[in-house]
Formats: sequence, C-alpha cells, structure tokens
Amino acid sequence: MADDAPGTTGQIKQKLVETKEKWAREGRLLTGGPSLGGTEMRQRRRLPPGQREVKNWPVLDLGVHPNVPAKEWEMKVGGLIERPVTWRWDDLMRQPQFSHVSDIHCVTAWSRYDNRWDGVSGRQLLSVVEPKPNAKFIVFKSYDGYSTNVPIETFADEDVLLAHSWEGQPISRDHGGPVRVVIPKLYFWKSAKWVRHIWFTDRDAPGFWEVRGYHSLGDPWKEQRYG
Ligand SMILES: Nc1nc2c(c(=O)[nH]1)N[C@H]1C(S)=C(S)[C@@H](COP(=O)(O)O)O[C@H]1N2
Ligand SMILES: [Mo]
Repeated sequence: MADDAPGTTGQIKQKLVETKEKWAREGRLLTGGPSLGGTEMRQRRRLPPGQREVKNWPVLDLGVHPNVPAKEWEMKVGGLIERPVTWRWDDLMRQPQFSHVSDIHCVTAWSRYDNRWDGVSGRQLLSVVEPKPNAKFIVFKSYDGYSTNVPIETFADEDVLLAHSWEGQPISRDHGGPVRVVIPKLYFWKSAKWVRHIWFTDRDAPGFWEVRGYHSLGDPWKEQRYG
C-alpha cells in the first residue's frame, strides 16, 4: 500500500516471522484439550487453554518501532462509513474518555492480567463514523506497516479501546504509543500498535499474521491460534 511505512518488510525481524510461520504450519502450542464454549470456559478459569501467566509485559512486534510523537500522530478512518474522519491527538482527547481493566492473551502463550487502559472506546468511534449496513470487517493499519483484521461485532464489544494510556501513564513507544488498539477478547496480535488507519470493508481482508498461517478471528478461549 502506498501509505505503508516505506521498506518495512526489509527491516522486520525475518527470523521471528519465519519461526511463527513454522508454528502455524505445525500447530505448535495447541493443547488438543476439550474445547468448551467461550462463556463456559471463562466461568471455569481465567487462563485460556495453553496460556501461562506472566507478571512483566513483553514487547512483541516486527522490530520496527516507529517514532510518532503525539503531536504528529494522525489516524484516518474510512471505507464503508457515513462520516470518514481523520483524528489527530486533540481530536482523540476531545472525545468522551473511557477506562477499562482487561487481560492480555498473546498467541505466543503468555497472558498478563489486569491491564488498566485509558482512551476512547471502540463504541464511541463507531457512533462518530456510523458504519454502513454492508460494513462487516475492520482492517487496522499501523505506522510500521503492520495490519490486522477483525469482524465489526468484535470491535463493538464493550471492552475495546483506542488506548493512549496504560496504568495511568502514556503508552510507551515500545508498546505502541501514542495510540494503539486494545481488543481484549482476541489474541493480542489483533491489537494494532501505532494505529494509523481504520478501514471498514464488506469482506474479510487478512493482515500480516493472518496471511502467514494465523487464524482470521483469533479467540483465545477457542484456542484459535492458526487456521
Ligand atoms: N503495529 C503493530 N502492532 C502489533 C504488532 C506489530 O508488529 N506491529 N504485533 C502484534 C503482536 S504479535 C502482539 S503479541 C502485540 C504485542 O504488544 P506489546 O508489544 O505491547 O506486548 O502487538 C500486536 N500489534
Ligand atoms: Mo503476538
């Protein structure tokens, strides 16, 4: 895409990408345990199948950490919506602010409990841009050239944010600041760091990991790692 960061594929951690593609081919980390329905599993235990809890917060990405000062951050929202918008930092801060505590589940098997996020809710964004009836999927594109896709219903969940703060502090550059997406009900690769574009479409458009063997939805409770 013309607006992707230039040369990203030349700079990314090729080894990490190859290892994770291999996991997808081999189905690594799959427990093969009984698959309970989402709510049933959630009531039984907090840790999704095949995950382990960590207390630190690992940094996981392609190795390119774009430097986007808050004052220069700009996010375009377009596609199948009634009101395309471009938000800069002040536009984001003028929106009603939303705070939520949620768990992170990364497909590389770590989970981190109780992350406090502040930002603007996904629902607030939806109410501003008004998706058209034929909008079914959302594609996120980031300043590092990364992309990922989710169904519009998932983005409309009550716990989704465009987050600018974590534990009361601005999100660091390593973790996707100034603004990242947070979608707690899916594996963390669906939560785009350094978000730049939010695009509404009528058909599913697989992103960076989805074209490399990772699941199109990625529900940790159903262990949708690959596929
Ligand atoms: N823009 C961008 N977003 C991204 C990624 C990336 O490489 N680039 N990696 C994804 C993956 S695989 C994970 S596990 C999480 C990691 O977020 P963290 O580094 O804050 O833990 O970010 C996701 N969002
Ligand atoms: Mo990940």
